[in-house]
Amino acid sequence: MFLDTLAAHCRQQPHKIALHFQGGAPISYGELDAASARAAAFLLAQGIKPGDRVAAQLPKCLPFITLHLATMQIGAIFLPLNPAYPPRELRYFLEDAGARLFIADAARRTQLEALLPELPALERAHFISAEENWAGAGGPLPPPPREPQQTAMMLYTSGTTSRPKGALISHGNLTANIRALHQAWGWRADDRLLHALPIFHVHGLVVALHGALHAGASAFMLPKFEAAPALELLQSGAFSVFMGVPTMHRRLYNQANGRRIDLSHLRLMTSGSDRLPDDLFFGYQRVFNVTLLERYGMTETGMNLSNPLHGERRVGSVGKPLPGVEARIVKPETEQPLPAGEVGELQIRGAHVFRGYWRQPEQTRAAFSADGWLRTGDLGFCAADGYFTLKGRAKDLIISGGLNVYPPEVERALLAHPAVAACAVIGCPDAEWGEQVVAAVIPRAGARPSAAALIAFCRERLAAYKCPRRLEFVEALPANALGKVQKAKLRAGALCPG
Ligand code: MCA
Repeated sequence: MFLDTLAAHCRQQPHKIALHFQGGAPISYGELDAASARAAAFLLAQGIKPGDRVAAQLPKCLPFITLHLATMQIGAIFLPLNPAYPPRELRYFLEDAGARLFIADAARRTQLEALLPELPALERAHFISAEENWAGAGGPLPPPPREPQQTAMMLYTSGTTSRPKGALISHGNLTANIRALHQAWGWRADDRLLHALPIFHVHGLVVALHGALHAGASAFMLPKFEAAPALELLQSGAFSVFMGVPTMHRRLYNQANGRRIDLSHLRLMTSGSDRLPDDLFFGYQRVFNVTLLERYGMTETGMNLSNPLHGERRVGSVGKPLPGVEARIVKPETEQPLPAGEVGELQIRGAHVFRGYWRQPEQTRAAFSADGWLRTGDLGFCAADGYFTLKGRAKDLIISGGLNVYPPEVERALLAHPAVAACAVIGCPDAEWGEQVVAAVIPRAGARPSAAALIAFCRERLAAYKCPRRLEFVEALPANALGKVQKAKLRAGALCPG
């Protein structure tokens, strides 16, 4: 299991640097192990038991990581939450998950404390700073979970019809996926990862951080991605691996401003969480002398498909199944496999695929085909030589800066405003963000809301990245005979110029 591999590194190379947070002291594997053990003792002292949900809404800092490792170590379920969630949204996650313990940023204590009495299942909240080292806690720890089916983490994803749902990721899922990535990407103990992603998602937490720790490698942790300093660090020669979303790669490319900067000393630069535009793929080759490795994953599975470390990295393609992963393209209506080159739904099977959604048996059943394949909701085809290319989405989803935004969630927030009669939220193409969230709103008769007021209303309810960047008032929305808004028509119309 992943935790056993990490424990072995901690024993065998206690003095090697595991993590180095920018502006802080380097943390060795031995220190990481000791701090995680103190965090585990803290959790036990709080009465946390296997299966309990421990929620964390923290900035990118060491205590987040030690808490994450400790929660998994004692068999409890770690629930990382985006610090951008406003209290209203946070309340939903804590309530739905039935979190027993909530660890949050001391800087937000006053704002969040008001929430706590509304959450009966929540027994304790604990506010900490980035310097928290769980001092004072001690005592014997139980052995780490042995059962691959045991849940390690819970990650919320949204849906087209439902409120966000918690995907249950087991220790076996994490282990299968990290082993596959280790093999496919040739992770090495002497790798040095420049870590610039948030750590409350699969990309930053599992693919990047677990990837480095599983290899016994070192990660330099930037609290936040900023193109200029990140590019300087990449140029310094100190790093061998970098992972980003296309928006980050676009900003790095723009930062170079046409100068040729050779980054080919990095042995691996990956792109994921959203489609890598062709011009950026070629731009990177020209400017940085690097061929980005594009891969495809999902919260429910971790990584599924990847271009190769050695061999052709095909522009526009997400590559082939990782070791141990099965992928197929089926006709959506019949779920029968389609021949090479034909577009259908991508489905996935393997030991890395999640167990289901928390307390959502219907949603869990709907996520899988009758013969047990995960329905990804992504459309694509497989070429005769096994490379997969994605061609759109069967579900109503926007990806902005590598973050998923579900239009129904934004529409629900807008509809809660008394001046909104109807609305539709779509993604319009955007060079920097991939897509930008745009809303078309029909006001109620006699109401004259301003776009700014509606966006502000939305931001009280949802994280800012989900809220419309642009909002236009319209008299009608294009609808089919059943009254369902035709979003393809909206996307093709004046709302999405260019
Ligand atoms: C920030 N803002 C955004 C986004 N991020 N708006 C739309 N989409 C976004 N993704 C807004 C903020 O609300 C704020 O708005 C303004 O931009 C500046 O905020 P700031 O925090 O400074 O933004 P940034 O640092 O420039 O962030 C851009 C970013 C970040 C670095 C690209 O979004 C990011 O780290 N994205 C990566 C997301 C990721 O890890 N995805 C993986 C999940 P205002 O000023 O108006 O308040 S998917 C996954 O894990 C799957 C499994 C996979 O395959 O990888």
